[in-house]
Amino acid sequence: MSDTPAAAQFVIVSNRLPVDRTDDDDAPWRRSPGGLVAALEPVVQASGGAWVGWPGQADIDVAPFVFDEMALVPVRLSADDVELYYEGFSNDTIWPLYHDVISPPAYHREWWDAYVQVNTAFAEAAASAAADGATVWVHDYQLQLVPRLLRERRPDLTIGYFHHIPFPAYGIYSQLPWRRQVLEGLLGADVIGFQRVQDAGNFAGAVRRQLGFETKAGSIRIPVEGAAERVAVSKAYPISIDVGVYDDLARRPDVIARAQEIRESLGSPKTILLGVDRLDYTKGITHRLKAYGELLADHRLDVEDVTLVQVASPSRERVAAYMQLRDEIELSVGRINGDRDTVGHSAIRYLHHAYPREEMVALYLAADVMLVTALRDGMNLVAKEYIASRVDDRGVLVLSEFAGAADELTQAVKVNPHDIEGLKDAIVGAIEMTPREQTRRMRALRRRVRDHDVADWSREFLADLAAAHADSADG
Ligand code: GDG
Repeated sequence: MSDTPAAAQFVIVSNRLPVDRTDDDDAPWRRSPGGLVAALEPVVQASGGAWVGWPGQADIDVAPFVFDEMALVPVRLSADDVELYYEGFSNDTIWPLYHDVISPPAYHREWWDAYVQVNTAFAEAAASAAADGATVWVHDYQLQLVPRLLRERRPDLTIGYFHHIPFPAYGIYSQLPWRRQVLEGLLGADVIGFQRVQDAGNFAGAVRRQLGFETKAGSIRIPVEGAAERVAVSKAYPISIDVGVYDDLARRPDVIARAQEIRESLGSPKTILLGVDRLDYTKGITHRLKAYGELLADHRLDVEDVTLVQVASPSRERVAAYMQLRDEIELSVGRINGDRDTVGHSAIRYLHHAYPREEMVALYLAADVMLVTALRDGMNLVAKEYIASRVDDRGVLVLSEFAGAADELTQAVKVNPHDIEGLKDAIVGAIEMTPREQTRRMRALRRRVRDHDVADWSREFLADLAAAHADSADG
């Protein structure tokens, strides 16, 4: 299937296509797991839309093809592009800078050049895929220049952009040697969406300080040479999950049985603590281990009663900061287990794997306390998945105030992960929380997550995008 898809009225542009390559010649692609794909697929299908993105392997030429009623438009990346644009500028410059320089960002001019070149290739692919007057929705920090590059090529389009990670305060953002170009890139969109109100405010602040444009209540007035000014909207749209999927899985007898089996395989401890993260320095895994290790050392917790299950799924393994972090985490896990384990009980069950979603839900159901201790996180979907899975209204979520999810999940036990004593007290408080109090909080959390799922998120963003475009056309 290699016909060039017809021009589409609705186009998604993201770094990755929503499919992964398989080894099977008869079915060479399978749908990637993940909430974003689940949320956007119905919108793309209903509009006969297209999705522009990288197929996930370097140096392969794949012609546009149709998958699950979506026209997929692959963008080719060379091995150099992957190294400079993706691992370099996206994951070793923008990612650490936007997460408040938890790890020092590296600034290299050749990475920037590759970022410009690859963003241009994405903009060109989107410009050819979009029908006259179409809507294009660009996703995330790898593609911040695409809105402007696309508008220059196709002024007829309605362009939205959603930023999945934090947008930092100006004092940090202003380190970026290409700070002006990135802001101008983003301002090519009619609506620039963020996770938190704070992120949208930081962006508007940067636009004011760097470009001197007037911003008011989320509207940014952009002067256009020789024409009337444009107005762009910068606003928070907190992302969510497909709640129904987690709710259904958590009620499935095989998943419930698996949760029981997990408990038993851990020696049926009184309390299971759980962490689920990509192995990333933003997630605060080392802070969590430090607090837990001290609780065992101080005898506030006993290894016979409690086990921490830490899933750290492999991520960005060719970036040096991630290799170092893995070593640091594994050293710390080894030390704690070496010091605290008994023959029958392990302090930490550390799993450097990715698991199927069924297994994740079984883990969520088995866990009495979920630890989300991110130092900085756009949203953190794991927190919402845990809540959606707790159909029994039990379990405690310990949640960092530095995760976007903290704005909505007000009934969680809030922590500042830098405050190790505070984190230790919060973990003990969560372990000791009465069933009645757990249920009271979990019911409120479940209500919030149910009332605002990922379909609501995309609907709200796209409604604002349509309205913003209509306003600027009127005006
Ligand atoms: C970025 C922002 C924002 C993890 N391990 C496994 C697995 N996962 C799944 C989780 C969850 C997803 O990956 C991770 O999402 P998060 O939101 O927690 O974090 P990031 O990957 O950093 O995502 C973040 C998000 O974009 C969306 O806008 O919330 O702030 O950083 O869904 O369940 N899934 C499976 N096996 C694993 O081993 N199946």
